[in-house]
Amino acid sequence: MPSSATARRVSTTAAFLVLAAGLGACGDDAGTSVEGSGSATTTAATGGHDGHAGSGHGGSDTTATGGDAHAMTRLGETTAGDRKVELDVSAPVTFAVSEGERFVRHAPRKGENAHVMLVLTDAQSGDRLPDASITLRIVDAAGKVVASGPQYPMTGLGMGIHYGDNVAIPKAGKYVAQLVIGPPRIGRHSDVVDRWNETVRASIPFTWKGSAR
Ligand SMILES: [Cu+2]
Repeated sequence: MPSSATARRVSTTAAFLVLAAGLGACGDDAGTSVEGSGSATTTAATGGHDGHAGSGHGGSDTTATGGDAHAMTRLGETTAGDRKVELDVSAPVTFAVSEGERFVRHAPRKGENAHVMLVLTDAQSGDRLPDASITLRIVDAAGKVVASGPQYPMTGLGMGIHYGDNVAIPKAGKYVAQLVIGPPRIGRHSDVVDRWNETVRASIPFTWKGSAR
């Protein structure tokens, strides 16, 4: 291989590693792969306009039905200051996240048995809030942290914007989802410029049945 190509590959890999490190706990093993080439210039523009598509999550707190891999269950919700956050769960999924000009696929890793989804909204209007940072810790009844990490912003067909990741929740029982929610960085009209600017903490207790189905 020509040395220039080798150098380019090395530098690309290095850049990816820097990005992965910046994201924290995720994206460092066989469950992660780089998809596509640098030519995917149109893909990064999604996301911003789906924030009001509340139908995917609103109101349906019923148990997931059937074998639909996308079926989700609401585990709980809480209000933290001027924001509301809802915790949903489905079976683990493969998702892709934008890193630079590429989308990087995250397949479920060994042992992961749930895809957690956090739906962040304005507590008054119910408008979904994109471009926030959310860190999640799941703690068991004994206080042991069973999952921890920054949550990826993502969307899916009929789901709308949420933040989530695949996690391993070891066994049935009672847990608490502990959240640190930073301000959404999306631009704002003047009527909401003073909202959501504090970093808030929230806790959502939930019961895990042992699987997402
Ligand atoms: Cu998701």
